[in-house]
Amino acid sequence: MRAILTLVALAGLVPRAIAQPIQYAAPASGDRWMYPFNFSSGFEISAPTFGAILEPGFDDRDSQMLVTWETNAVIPSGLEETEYHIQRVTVRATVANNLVWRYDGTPDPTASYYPTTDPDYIADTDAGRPVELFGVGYRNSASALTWNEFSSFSTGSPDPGPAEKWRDAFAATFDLSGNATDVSNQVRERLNPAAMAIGTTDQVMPGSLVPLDTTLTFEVDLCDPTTRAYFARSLSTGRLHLAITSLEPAAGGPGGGSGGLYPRFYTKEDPKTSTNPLLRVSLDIEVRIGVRPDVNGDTIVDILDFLDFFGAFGAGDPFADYNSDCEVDILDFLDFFEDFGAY
Ligand SMILES: [Ca+2]
Ligand SMILES: [Ca+2]
Ligand SMILES: [Ca+2]
Ligand SMILES: [Ca+2]
Repeated sequence: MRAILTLVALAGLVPRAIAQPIQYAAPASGDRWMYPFNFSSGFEISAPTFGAILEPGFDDRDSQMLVTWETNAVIPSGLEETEYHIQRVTVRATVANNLVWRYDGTPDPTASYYPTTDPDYIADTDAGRPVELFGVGYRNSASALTWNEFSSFSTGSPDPGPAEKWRDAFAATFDLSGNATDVSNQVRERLNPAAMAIGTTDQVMPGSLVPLDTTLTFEVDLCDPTTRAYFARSLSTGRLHLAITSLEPAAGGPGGGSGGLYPRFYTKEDPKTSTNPLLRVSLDIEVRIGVRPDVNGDTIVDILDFLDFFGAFGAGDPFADYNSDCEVDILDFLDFFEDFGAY
């Protein structure tokens, strides 16, 4: 301890050059309109997102967009999940239809999708429905390792479908162990899942119609430990799948809506995305890898980590949020000190 404090007091210590955190930025390697009546899986030039709210035989989140990144090209896979420290995740998707649906950049309660005759119904207080980002869960024979944009919609029964809870890959929330809850039927199941992020833009006024080529930005809420765990798990696997989805009804329903008046996003198959790659769904991740007290990510736990942590802690910098609960407080200091002392 004395040695550490002596070293802390030394001026002029220069941190060594590091390649961390790792910055990963890439368009989706796969993008898929996940819909039971889609017969050219993976090849569509855009992906609509809409709901079939409370319609028997269909999921509430009937039409979803699923996107994939092979992250192991840049971020080493195969490490322990505890060795991935997710610092920032941003997803962008660009709108492929013009002025037919209204922008809502904030959550709507599930009860606002109930029939107006339902005793628990509450009105939607802001026009439009949010576009939401979720993780992806699997059923039947599918898994994060095997599923891709060209996979079957369902390998389960009934065959042929469609049916509720029939799709092999679906928008989901997770617990810390990675157990998925399918949120595709959140209205009929009266769930209130929190999305990882909601798509936002400062180019459109809330409630206004969204122009063609508007980019929605999804800043992932990493204060939720289950979300951090989802990304850590995905990076360890080497593949990341995400679901972009909206409950904007395709037709009728308590939220209004009619044919085609729902968000639609470009896929990489649209020729426009060849000349303008920015139209593709894209991902930015900032992640540090390594054992926890190696906060500067140079693969060694030493005095430099202590200095970095100590400096950030003193400044209240989020870098010192060692236990990842989005607060910098004494618990971070105690946790760090315990782990650091074990090396
Ligand atoms: Ca595709
Ligand atoms: Ca709304
Ligand atoms: Ca270090
Ligand atoms: Ca903390």
